[in-house]
Amino acid sequence: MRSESRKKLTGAMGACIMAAASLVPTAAIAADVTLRAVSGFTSGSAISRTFDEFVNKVNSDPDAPVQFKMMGGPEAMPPFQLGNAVRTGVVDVILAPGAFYSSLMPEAEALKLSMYSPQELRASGAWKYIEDLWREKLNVHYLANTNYGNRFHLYLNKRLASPDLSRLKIRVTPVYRDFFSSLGATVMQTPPGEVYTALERGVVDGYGWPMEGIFDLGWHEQTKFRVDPGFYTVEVGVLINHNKWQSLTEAQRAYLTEMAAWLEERNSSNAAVNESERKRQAEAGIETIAFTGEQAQHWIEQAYQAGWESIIKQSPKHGPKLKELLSR
Ligand code: 173
Repeated sequence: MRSESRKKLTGAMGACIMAAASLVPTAAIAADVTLRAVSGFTSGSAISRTFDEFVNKVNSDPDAPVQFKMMGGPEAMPPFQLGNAVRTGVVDVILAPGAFYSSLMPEAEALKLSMYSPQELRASGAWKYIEDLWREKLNVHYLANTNYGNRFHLYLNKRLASPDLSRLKIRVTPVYRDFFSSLGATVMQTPPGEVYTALERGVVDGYGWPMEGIFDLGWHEQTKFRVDPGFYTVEVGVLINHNKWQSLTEAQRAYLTEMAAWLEERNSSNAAVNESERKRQAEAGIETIAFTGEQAQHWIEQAYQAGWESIIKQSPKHGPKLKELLSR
């Protein structure tokens, strides 16, 4: 008997039916759906923290009309292939930042530039534009936006006196590429799984990553400095194949939508986790290079300018509208 249907059975009646499990006709569990999910981040790691809570919540809910089956993380599928996998329905659900699939839709870089929380975007109606765009371009329903409010940072093994990266080689994904390049860096793209080796071999002088998560793969052993302030907002989405989404019943969709709101609420825990991560990095001997005043302002302004410029260039149709909806 399938585990998700077993969970739905409660009380004496459940026990009775359990005894006759093999006699339960398939039709009795037709409403139950298992969504096969692959994540861009190892389960139990920092970036995956609130998503893990969400999957556990749904999978341990005896009344849940859907279940998630975690098929694995980056070891199961290279992160930059997740977008294509969910687009074509090879998997039902992915957890991924726009950067992992922006080769398929350059507009996916826009959410990292959002000045509004997912809740604010939903309340203002701006989310409708996002939802339509992701469906049109990637054949997905954008279910939930995790990690909002976390910031990206530049981590280095060389000192830096000003926001000039011209003698540095930096590991990037599309999140950081335009910004670091615009400040003169030589950039090299790798998935997260290759960062440690690139640092160890001195192939790169640094890398972009959020405040949270550098301990997960041991990068603190190969990191001397973190540059402040952080920039953008981290955006990691839960995306579901649109055909799969449409095949669900109204009740299943409503349930997932309600759980997605719960997941987005969990973003309120990010600030505190970030503070403790900041301390942990200091304790691990990672020094802060803090730009202040005009340098800090230039750092941030350059980040947003380079980010929007690139999106608008690649998507003249949607870029300007996204900038209008997501900027303050
Ligand atoms: O790999 C990355 O640096 C990256 O693009 C990313 C995006 C969001 C969260 C963590 C990493």
